[in-house]
Amino acid sequence: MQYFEESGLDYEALIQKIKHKYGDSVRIMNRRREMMGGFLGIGRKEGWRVFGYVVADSFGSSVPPVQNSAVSRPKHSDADVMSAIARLEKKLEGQSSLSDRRPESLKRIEQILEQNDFAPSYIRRIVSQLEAEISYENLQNWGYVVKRVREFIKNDIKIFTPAIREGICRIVILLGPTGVGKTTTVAKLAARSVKAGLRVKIITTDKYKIGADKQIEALAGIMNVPVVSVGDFENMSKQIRLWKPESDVIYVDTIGRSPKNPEEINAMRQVLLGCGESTEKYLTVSATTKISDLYEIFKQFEPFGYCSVICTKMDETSHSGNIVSALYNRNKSLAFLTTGQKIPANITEAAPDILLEYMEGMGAV
Ligand SMILES: Nc1nc2c(ncn2[C@@H]2O[C@H](COP(=O)(O)OP(=O)(O)O)[C@@H](O)[C@H]2O)c(=O)[nH]1
Ligand SMILES: [Mg+2]
Repeated sequence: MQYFEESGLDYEALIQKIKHKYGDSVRIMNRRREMMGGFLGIGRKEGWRVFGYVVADSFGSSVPPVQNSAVSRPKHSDADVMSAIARLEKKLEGQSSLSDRRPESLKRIEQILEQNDFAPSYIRRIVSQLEAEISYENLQNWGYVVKRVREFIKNDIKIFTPAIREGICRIVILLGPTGVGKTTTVAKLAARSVKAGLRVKIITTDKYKIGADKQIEALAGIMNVPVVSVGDFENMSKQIRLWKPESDVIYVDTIGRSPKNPEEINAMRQVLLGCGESTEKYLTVSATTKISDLYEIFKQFEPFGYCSVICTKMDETSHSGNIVSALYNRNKSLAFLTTGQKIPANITEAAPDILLEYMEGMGAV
């Protein structure tokens, strides 16, 4: 078989040239755009390079050029050739683009995870997991795909359960940015403990105020729970020494300081050192915080060595992928979810299933 490679600036003229040279029975295998002509890179123009072959006759020899012959084999016009090439190229393009070849379910699940505010890296991992673990047939089954994604997400969520030892007073410290709901959550937790028949105390860390934080004072008054405010290491350790023997749980509500300021973090750490070694520190974050800020907050509070996370304001979101992504990214567990302003009703122990309820398009099928 005779192959050829020809080039020219104008495609139509090039095809004419090829036909003139090799006859009508030529097949174009490939064509590509190429810069050609000019001198030392100046005056170069974009043209075409075409690769093809001459269709052999039944005896294996090439068909000689037939010019102006009345007896001719079926002819294809240039337009036919062009449109055939265009169709072929379109097909090839479609095949080379990976994203277009993926099953619809993968594209759809990717979209749903994006809408639920999952981090891009988290989404990529889930999609690769699906591709790796699920057969092509099962990827066509939307219900099955959702079921598996729910399982993957549930597996990623670690739940924290505090170790409760008989006769040992727990010291529960809530950290977190201002306004996320620390004080409200302390009130909810304290009310639950009171209801469970435990001896409860509350400490707030505020070195500026003499009395306790007004808000928590009022709440503690209603629940009949003693509350004091301490502002330094000495007073904290004194208060803990005093209350520990007569309490089952002491809640410590921290007052918002900028976690960006290392001096303030240090000052807060100093006060909290007064609580002793065995404390339960929880980072409190709001479900309404955007993912990049959550990553930042998780990092900023790292020096406190928090054991788990409390997520507030779940009632204000239906896209809780941000929380799941941040917990996974920082390898943290989740302890409680709060779901409204009502004290003590709107708090619940965390469970993976509950987080999935706060996602759209992820319902069990
Ligand atoms: N919607 C909603 N609001 C909450 C929740 N928890 C707290 N809040 C509100 O968030 C605001 C700040 O709460 P606060 O406890 O003072 O935050 P702190 O600065 O972290 O102590 C208050 O208006 C609370 O009622 C919750 O779970 N859902
Ligand atoms: Mg507060």
